[in-house]
Amino acid sequence: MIPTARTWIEQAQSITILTGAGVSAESGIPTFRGDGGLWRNYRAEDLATPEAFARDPNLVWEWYGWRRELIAKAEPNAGHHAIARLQRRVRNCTLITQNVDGLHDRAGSFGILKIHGDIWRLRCTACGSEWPDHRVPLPKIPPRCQCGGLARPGVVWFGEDLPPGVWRSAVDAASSSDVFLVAGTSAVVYPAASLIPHAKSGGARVIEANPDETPATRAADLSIRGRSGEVLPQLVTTG
Ligand code: BJW
Ligand code: ZN
Repeated sequence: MIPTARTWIEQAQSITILTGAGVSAESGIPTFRGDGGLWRNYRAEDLATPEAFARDPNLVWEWYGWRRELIAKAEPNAGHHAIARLQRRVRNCTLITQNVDGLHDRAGSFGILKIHGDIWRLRCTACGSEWPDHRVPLPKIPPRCQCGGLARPGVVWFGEDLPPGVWRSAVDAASSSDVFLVAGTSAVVYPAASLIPHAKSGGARVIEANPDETPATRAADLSIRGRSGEVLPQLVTTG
């Protein structure tokens, strides 16, 4: 299984990678679903919505504050590093991530298509301006914009559109790759999961790396059961 996947990757002219929360699990960042996916008995679906933020911005900000603290203390793992190596080795290698944690950036990946935004950016709900903020902890919750408006995390919640330019680039990359590598995602959140059929209809060979079966398993040409921190370094042995 691994030798075949390695050969496909070595022969590919164009590779697209889609990552999800599982890629950061070995860095100590909890995934959204499955064991450890709960925070104070709330599910991600209860907190990652504009309605939850409108109802109780403090609660939502407490969750993001907790996650920002965890992420700030975490380090990229061998899976993040393997992806960055692959990007350096293959000229046409696009990384699409659903993760907002910034660990791919810290591992040296570049040109990352962050389809669900970035936890280290804030956006004003009043004037729409956006800015980076890496402070941990934030001095005041909920944070405010210079205009006095309430700030929100610069991420994409359920029911919200993905950043249109980023999404278009993600569809283009998926549709034009020889190999599409899907790692650490449950592949249940749309439209991110639709990148897999986009890749297949563009002729890509789909490789999945995940300890568990997911809806992507059926679509995958090869499904490798294992942790991304262990599997990805075996797929990218040079570079
Ligand atoms: C390991 C591992 C290890 C463990 N190594 N692996 C079509 C059909 C049905 C529904 C919809 C649809 N189109 C749209 C929807 C609605 C909705 C949706 O998808 N709902 C479904 C849940 C049913 N989608 C949206 O609302 C999206 N917007 C949209 O479509 O706009 C257009 C529109 C507007 C208005 C109305 C209708 C449409 C937006 C989705 C935004 C998702 N946002 C979040 C939060 C981001 C900010 C934040 O981080 O706080 O994104 S939710 C959360 O889920 C987060 C993640 O990026 C996303 C995906 O989760 P992910 O990464 O897959 O993580 P997990 O936890 O689910 O899985 C982890 C995996 O790792 C597991 O498989 C483990 O086995 C594995 N793993 N250890 C490798 N060591
Ligand atoms: Zn403002």
